[in-house]
Amino acid sequence: MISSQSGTVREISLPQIRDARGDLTFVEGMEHIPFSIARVYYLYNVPAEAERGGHAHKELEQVIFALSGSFRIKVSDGIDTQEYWLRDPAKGLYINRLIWREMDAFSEGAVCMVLASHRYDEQDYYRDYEEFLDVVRSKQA
Ligand code: T46
Repeated sequence: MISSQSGTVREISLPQIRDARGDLTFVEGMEHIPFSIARVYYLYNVPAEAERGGHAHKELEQVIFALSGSFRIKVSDGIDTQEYWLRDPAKGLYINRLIWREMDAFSEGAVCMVLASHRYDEQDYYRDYEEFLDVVRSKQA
């Protein structure tokens, strides 16, 4: 099982204020999210058969939300793998650095919003799984 005690991967619940007009959820940096938010991006118009992710990050921490619809995200620390279904806009998945992630099964109209600790940097990616495994094994040795 991927460590949740160390915060490697864990679910984050945001406040949800409900009244007759609908629901309101808010995010405050450092309060609900364990890092200062440097970037927000979102995925939408994702075809049902699309697979996204397929990489890990060297430094980046992220929290991933399904603002609408649902999708599956598989995470791995190189040893253990876990699967999550995101479908509640008030519940996100925190993913620390050095976690491989793959996303698929996007529902019609799904919107994935990501809060990220750093600005976009292609040099921060491990896009080759064998290279990722070499790195995590060398850290465990
Ligand atoms: C992740 C999952 C959930 C940018 O120019 N700026 C950005 O902020 C991002 C995220 C991407 N890009 C460019 C880089 C590629 O040319 O957009 C293109 C598609 O990116 P990528 O193939 O990395 O997209 P996903 O959906 O596979 O992965 C993204 C994030 O990259 C990744 O960190 O965890 O969403």
